[in-house]
Amino acid sequence: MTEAMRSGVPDVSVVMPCLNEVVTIGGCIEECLNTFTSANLRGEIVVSDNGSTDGSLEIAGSLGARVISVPLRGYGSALLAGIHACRAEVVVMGDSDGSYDFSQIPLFLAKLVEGNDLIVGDRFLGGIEPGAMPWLNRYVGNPLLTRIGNVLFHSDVRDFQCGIRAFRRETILGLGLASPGMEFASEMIAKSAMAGLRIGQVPARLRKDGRNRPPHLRPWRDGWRNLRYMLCERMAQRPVERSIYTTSPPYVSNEKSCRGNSRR
Ligand SMILES: Nc1nc2c(ncn2[C@@H]2O[C@H](COP(=O)(O)OP(=O)(O)O)[C@@H](O)[C@H]2O)c(=O)[nH]1
Ligand SMILES: [Mg+2]
Repeated sequence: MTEAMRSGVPDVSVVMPCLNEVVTIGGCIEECLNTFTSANLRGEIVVSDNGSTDGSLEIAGSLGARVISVPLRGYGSALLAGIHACRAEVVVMGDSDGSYDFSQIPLFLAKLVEGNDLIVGDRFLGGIEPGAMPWLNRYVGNPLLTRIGNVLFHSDVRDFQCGIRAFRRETILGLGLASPGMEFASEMIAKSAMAGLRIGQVPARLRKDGRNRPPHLRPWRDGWRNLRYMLCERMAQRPVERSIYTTSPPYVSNEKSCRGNSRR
């Protein structure tokens, strides 16, 4: 038994941003729980929400996830508050739309143990299921943003926008991440590279999301926000920007109803 397990701190926290994912959130949580069991991990799941109204949160809570309500909207705001709320030293982040395969968590953890600080999934190597990524994103948007990011930040990451990642919580929070929207994905890699962190990569399988409505991501708007972030960050020539949050961003947790739900 590790020291962390003895003290009741989970080995790993999985944080999922969620905005109205009633069709898929349950499956994502169950996939994580099955992975915790098969890999003999004591894990917790933190669902970070911006006001879902479709019953996603009730499902998440009933399956033992810790749900936090984040007033500031956006993918980045939700993830940042979620990471703050995590109790484990090691965090895995992944979408709650069924597109990522949480049974791959042990691969990410193994790569962290090799001495890396941040592990980024690579969907191009891991395999993209037919219909899982629009043509424009797959052949133009993502490769272009990745290329630009690598040039600007002297990194060698193959998939800058991949949403499944693992990292050491304190190290990533120390970067002062502050982007509220989808550009959070670029900010995490850019600031990690500028801070000289060790970035590892693992192939990540991308499935077609299981929802019955369009994604929150809007390719042109969010592509531009990512590009604008990277250009501004580079032009500012700041190694590490201060976070808008001095301690942790505001959120409300359902912790009371889920206390003791860490699963091995
Ligand atoms: N809490 C929260 N989650 C969000 C928001 N926007 C997207 N998400 C979640 O972030 C994940 C990725 O969003 P998605 O629309 O699938 O983007 P894509 O996978 O990049 O096309 C999903 O789990 C969404 O539910 C938001 O504004 N707030
Ligand atoms: Mg998605």
